[in-house]
Amino acid sequence: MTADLFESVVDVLPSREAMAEGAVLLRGFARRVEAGLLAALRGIESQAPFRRMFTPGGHQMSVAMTNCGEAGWVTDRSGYRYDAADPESGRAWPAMPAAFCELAESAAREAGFAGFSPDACLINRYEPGARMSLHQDRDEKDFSAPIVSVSLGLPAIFLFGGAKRSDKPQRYRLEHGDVVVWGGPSRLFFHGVAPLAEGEHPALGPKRINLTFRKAR
Ligand code: MD6
Ligand code: FE
Repeated sequence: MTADLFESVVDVLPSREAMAEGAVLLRGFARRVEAGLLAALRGIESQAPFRRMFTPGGHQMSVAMTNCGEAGWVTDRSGYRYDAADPESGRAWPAMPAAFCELAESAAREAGFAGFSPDACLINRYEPGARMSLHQDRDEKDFSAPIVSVSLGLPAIFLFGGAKRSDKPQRYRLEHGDVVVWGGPSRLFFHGVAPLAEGEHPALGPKRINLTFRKAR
């Protein structure tokens, strides 16, 4: 009984794991605000639905995306960019909810990047089989700001490489409520997500949602 209680407490206690210089995994950091995040997400989705975008090479991504904040990340045949308007509707992206901003700012502070003020939040939705190939995040203007990445729903294997595409990635299992903060010397490291395994999450069903907060402009 006591051991069970201890284990369930350990399970929800935030902890910190260094991934590289400038990159830290804050396990469970978003758990305390998950209800607020999920409620805000439903509002965003109703204004700017998830859609599977096309890469400049003409491939449709397996991950569905939307955005909130002043700038949204988009890709189409003409390239990758940040745009103030949702190309599907022509309207501004939904505003960044306070619950999102506060979480991103506090996670960044916890990781040693005080004063992080994101203007963009890319929201990725993975269903079983969806993946993201190794890439760098380099469409932002200022690489001195970190990226804060929040995982919700089904677990995924996050591939975290190095400065060169050929650097062998380490594998991290990211679970519901885990936050990765990533900046400084590893800001431009290659990374990706392995194909999502089948599963059913109690709050989100057969899906993983990833929020990545950036200072884009
Ligand atoms: C994902 N994340 O976890 C994809 N990029 O669904 C990213 O591409 C990413 O998690 C930069 C920093 C953190 C990330
Ligand atoms: Fe990325």
